[in-house]
Amino acid sequence: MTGKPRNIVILTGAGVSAESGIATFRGPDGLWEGHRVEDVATPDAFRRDPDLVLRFYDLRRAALADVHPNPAHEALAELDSAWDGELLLITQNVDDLHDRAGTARMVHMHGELTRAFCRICQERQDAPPEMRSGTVCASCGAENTLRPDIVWFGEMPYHMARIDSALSSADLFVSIGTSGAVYPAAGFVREAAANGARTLELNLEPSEGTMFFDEARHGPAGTLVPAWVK
Ligand code: BV8
Repeated sequence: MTGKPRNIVILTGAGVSAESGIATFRGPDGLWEGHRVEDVATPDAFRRDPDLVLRFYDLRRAALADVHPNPAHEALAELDSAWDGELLLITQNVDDLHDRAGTARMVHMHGELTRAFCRICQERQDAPPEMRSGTVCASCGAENTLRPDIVWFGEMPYHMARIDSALSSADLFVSIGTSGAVYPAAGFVREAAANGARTLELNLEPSEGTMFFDEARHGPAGTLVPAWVK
């Protein structure tokens, strides 16, 4: 990695997990049973058809058992453990591949497939393998009150105070495998640049926000990220 940044902020999206076999949202394989993610990942969809939404997450949670971190996840975990400056990896992804690769300094801004929370006592807890066949809250014992611990469209993303603080002091912002279609994540590059950070996009193709980056490299994350980290 050229230059000598001190404080690095990394944003990842579905493209970083694509080579692990997890479908992205807006690519050719981007629909789930004919639904756009915007139509299923909403509180209204959950109210209207909880079984459809719970099945969407049950199937994706079950699929985690068959996928593994790829060289992009591994390289980012190595950077996290070796970097002596500040570093925060912000992932939009709800899979656990960054966690399994060993990245420590990270936040899941859109929540996690492996977690749930109780709509009665609000306690967060591990998600049971299959939520659509009934749940019991591990904290208050209520039945069928768990929902996926996922940030749906129209809901406030998690960890925004920590994210804003990291963006205010970043001198390097790197976006990896995201289309730049979803806010507030898609606005982070402008926030970092306004605070004086250099900005780099690593993506298969130009994202919707590619014009906001100082530099963009296009190709698969499994190749680009290890080369950048070196
Ligand atoms: C908020 C969890 C405010 C779900 C997700 C109208 C009503 C309400 C809100 C809005 C509205 N209009 C706009 C909004 C804001 C909305 C939004 O941005 N909508 C978009 C669609 C316009 N945002 C929100 O609602 C957010 N909340 O605004 O709250 C608020 C304020 C106060 C109080 C309360 C609320 C919440 C957004 C979070 C939604 N949840 N995920 C789930 O995962 O099931 S978002 C969803 O999209 C995923 O998390 C995903 O990560 C994310 C972004 O997509 P990407 O990761 O970028 O994936 P994508 O497929 O799009 O792109 C992949 C990229 O990888 C591509 O560029 C591809 O080229 C590249 N690629 C592919 N293969 C590779 C690769 N790159 C490298 N290597 C490869 N091999």
